[in-house]
Amino acid sequence: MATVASPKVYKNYINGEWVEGSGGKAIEDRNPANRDELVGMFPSSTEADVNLAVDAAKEAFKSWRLVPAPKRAEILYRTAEILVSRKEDYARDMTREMGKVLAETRGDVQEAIDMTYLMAGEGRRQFGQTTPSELPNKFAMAVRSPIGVAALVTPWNFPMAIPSWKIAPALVMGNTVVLKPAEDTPYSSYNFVQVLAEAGLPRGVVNIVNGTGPDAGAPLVHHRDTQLVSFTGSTEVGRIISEACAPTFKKCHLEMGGKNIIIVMDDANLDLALDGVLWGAFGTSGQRCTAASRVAVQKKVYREFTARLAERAKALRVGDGLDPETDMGPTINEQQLQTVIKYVEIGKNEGAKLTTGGHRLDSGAYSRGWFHEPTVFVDVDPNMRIAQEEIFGPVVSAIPFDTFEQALEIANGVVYGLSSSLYTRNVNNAFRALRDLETGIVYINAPTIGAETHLPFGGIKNTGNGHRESGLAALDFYSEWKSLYIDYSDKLQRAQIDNAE
Ligand code: UN1
Repeated sequence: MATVASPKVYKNYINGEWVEGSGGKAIEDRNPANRDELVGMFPSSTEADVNLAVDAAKEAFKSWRLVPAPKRAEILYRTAEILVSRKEDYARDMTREMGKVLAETRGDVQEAIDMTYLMAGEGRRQFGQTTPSELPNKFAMAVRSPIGVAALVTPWNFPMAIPSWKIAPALVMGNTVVLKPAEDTPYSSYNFVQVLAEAGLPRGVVNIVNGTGPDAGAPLVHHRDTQLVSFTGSTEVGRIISEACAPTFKKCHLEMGGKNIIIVMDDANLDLALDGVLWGAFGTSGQRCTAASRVAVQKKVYREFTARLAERAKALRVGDGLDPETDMGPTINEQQLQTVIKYVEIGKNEGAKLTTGGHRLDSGAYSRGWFHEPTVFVDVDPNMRIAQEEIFGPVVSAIPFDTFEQALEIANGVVYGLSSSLYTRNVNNAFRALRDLETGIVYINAPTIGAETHLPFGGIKNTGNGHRESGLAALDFYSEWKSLYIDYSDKLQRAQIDNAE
């Protein structure tokens, strides 16, 4: 008789223990390349679980903030080292729950390793400022100070990297954390936090509450004892979170949508640009905030370039990310796939020309997953919805243009501002683009994806709310400046008054 292996049941992590969710309900973590495969069951938590986790983090903050930062950092170094030793296993786990190909999930784990090492280094830096006082016998300086409990809400597309972008700087600066990972990809967050625990993180410093946005994310963001909120996801949800933080002035970092462009000038190395567009548009099945979803091509090379793009896109092998032959994996779930299908319809109705793709893949083994063909629209007008709205799938819109100035106008003519790219051999245009493209990240002769962990990451306009993560910028979000004055004159010295002459 055939037996069905029972799925592995995972728990929340609260105050150093793996505990069941209080509601008794569970969420399935399924493989998007094969929905018959259940990766695990995770709690569908409620406000009661969130309260326990925030209480634990609040209590742990009392002592964690006093642990010397270099000692906090040692735990991060150990974490990074364990991650290095398990990189392959964690990449495979991630491909099973998220779908992207192994090369990319290895990159995701690597990004978590890079960020953890980077922030560990900040244990012995996080430099402040010392400055002369305006008064004699008085010392003045400003130091970075921890804030409290950080509520972190993370997306499914970078299920280990993005939690690490938030957790590592939060910890090294002395904050404690409650993480609500995306319900589609909780296993990679589980792996990351499991390693932090093994590396010796004291109880309560990081907690995980699994569940949906409305049931677990909302009470976490609203909780009176969470002082910091960091969210990566859609602009729509970002707006709700921003509003939830406003009444109590919570420090809130939002990383939201994008409509990133690659501009190809006729003087560019076209082979290089083609490789860049394919990687930027179809890497991670287009499911990156940084994905290239528009490609503007100068008219002289437009026909040739778009024809070659369609040919190359058509040749991409779509399949299970664990198969080394696969170039592009599935989309994350049925809902995301339906969004892609909807936008293909919108594009066709708007009069854009579909040159390859445009269909769900559902024959044979594809029928068990959420696959979509790599899709190229050409002759797209920059004002069409497919050229304005975030799709988050394997769809790229090609837009012809005449002059460099027009290309900049097209590039900047969207509500988002995360990433942009220019392919050219003209150094003057390259520098003008670096100055004039209205995005938080600009690439020259490289696609819109591929940010490194030690530079600020984030966008302007409807992509962000003025904060950055990664690099030194992350320290600014996860700490407050505290200015300190020490008067050793033994008398009252009045600033702005006693220094008058
Ligand atoms: C995201 O798309 O949400 O620059 C993050 C990149 C990656 C990070 C992407 N390093 O594409």
